Amino acid sequence: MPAIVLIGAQWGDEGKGKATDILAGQVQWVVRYQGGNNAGHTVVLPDGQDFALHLIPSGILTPGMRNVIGNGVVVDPGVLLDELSGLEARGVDTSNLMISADAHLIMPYHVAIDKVTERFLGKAKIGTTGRGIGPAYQDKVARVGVRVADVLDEKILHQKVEAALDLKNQILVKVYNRRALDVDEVVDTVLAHGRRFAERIADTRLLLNKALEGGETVLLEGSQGTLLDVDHGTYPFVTSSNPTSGGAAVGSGIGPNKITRVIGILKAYTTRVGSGPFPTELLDAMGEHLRKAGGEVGVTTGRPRRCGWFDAVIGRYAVRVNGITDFFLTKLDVLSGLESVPICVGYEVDGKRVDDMPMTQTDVHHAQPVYEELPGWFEDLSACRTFDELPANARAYVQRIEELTGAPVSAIGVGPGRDQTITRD
Ligand code: 2SA
Ligand code: GDP
Ligand code: MG
Repeated sequence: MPAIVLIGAQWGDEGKGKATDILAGQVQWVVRYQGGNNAGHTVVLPDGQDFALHLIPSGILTPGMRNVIGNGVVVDPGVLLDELSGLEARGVDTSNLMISADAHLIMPYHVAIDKVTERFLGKAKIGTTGRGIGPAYQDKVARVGVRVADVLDEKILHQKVEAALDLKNQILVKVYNRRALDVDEVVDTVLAHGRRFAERIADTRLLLNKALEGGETVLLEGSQGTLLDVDHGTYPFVTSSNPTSGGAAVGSGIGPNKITRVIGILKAYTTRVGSGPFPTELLDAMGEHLRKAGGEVGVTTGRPRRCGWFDAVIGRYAVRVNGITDFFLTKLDVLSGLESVPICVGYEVDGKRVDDMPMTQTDVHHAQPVYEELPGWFEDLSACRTFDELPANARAYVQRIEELTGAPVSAIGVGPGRDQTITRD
């Protein structure tokens, strides 16, 4: 049986939490494969309760679902425990969450370095979430990281933290003029946290492969989005992991041949939070209108999101680099009430027309959108449940997105609720 990957097709916040929650009815496992508590995935349950998931897969809200934090994720132990207790306090059963022994830990020095580096960079900052994500992945790749399994072995943990702090404290104190961290204090805190989730630690790649062999279906829930991918995104204004579909195999330990469907979650307009190029960004009242109408505020940091028109260059790019089989187009309802809706069909870069993502960072910064105007619609879409119930202009908008991106739209979001979704055959 197959694995399904669900990824953000733009710069994140496309509605992956809602899409995961809807698909949870068809799968037995939900897996996070990259990122960490930088993510903010919103799920609104049928009774109106809304949840913001950061580190824990959105499948946790579906009773009976098996949930996995995969090896590709970076885990802040304190945040994990807080998120678990927050869910439990609201009556959510968290007993079905397992954590890969090979996932890396976000240590207090990672958070400290993330925050001071951003402050130091000033105007050149990435606009990170300040959760220690980049520094934790740096240590992983530099082979000096601390893994989840290390909380089960005090001696190893102590050795690793001591070695790490030898260098990190020099950076914190000498470069950034911050307080040095104490080895024993860090180790004791991590051990105390680790004791509280020790029974969840597992060889999750074995669990997932056995589940697939046994005919179960696994949903791999990406966080952030294609253009925040460290390889395929708008580098250096990216996150430090691979949110694209290729990252799903690496970050969970299943073979890529198990993946039979790649669902791209695509917002009907574009948003971005943090720094970096954004060709269709609207810095005027229209941008403010989209921000307000779409409730575009960071779920983790509360930062207002930058807003702009739909960009088909990005959509086409996402189809290619992820192998998207179909799109879940979200937030179409937010575009109601506009006389016309521009779609960016290509760019002009230094006087030259291009249809694909420019190759260099400079060209991406110089990209000027080329727009096509589509007639808008004024009807409230939130009660539409079939494609035919949508106004003709909204249908034409969806069809134009399919033509321009080259992938079919299999579902359309018309509100945050689980039922506010149109599925197409
Ligand atoms: P980091 O913290 O190292 O991953 O930041 C690097 C860049 O990645 C962006 N990033 C995100 N973009 C959109 N949504 C994210 N999750 C939160 C949300 C964001 C929030 O759901 O709203 O609350 O601000 C997310 N996580 C990371 C980040 O803005 C940097 O551009
Ligand atoms: P994620 O990070 O991709 O899971 O997305 P976020 O949760 O950060 O942001 C998406 C926001 O849009 C959340 O507040 C969702 O509840 C909301 N949302 C999702 N789908 C729709 C939709 O189709 N219409 C509207 N109006 N809101 C939606
Ligand atoms: Mg989000």
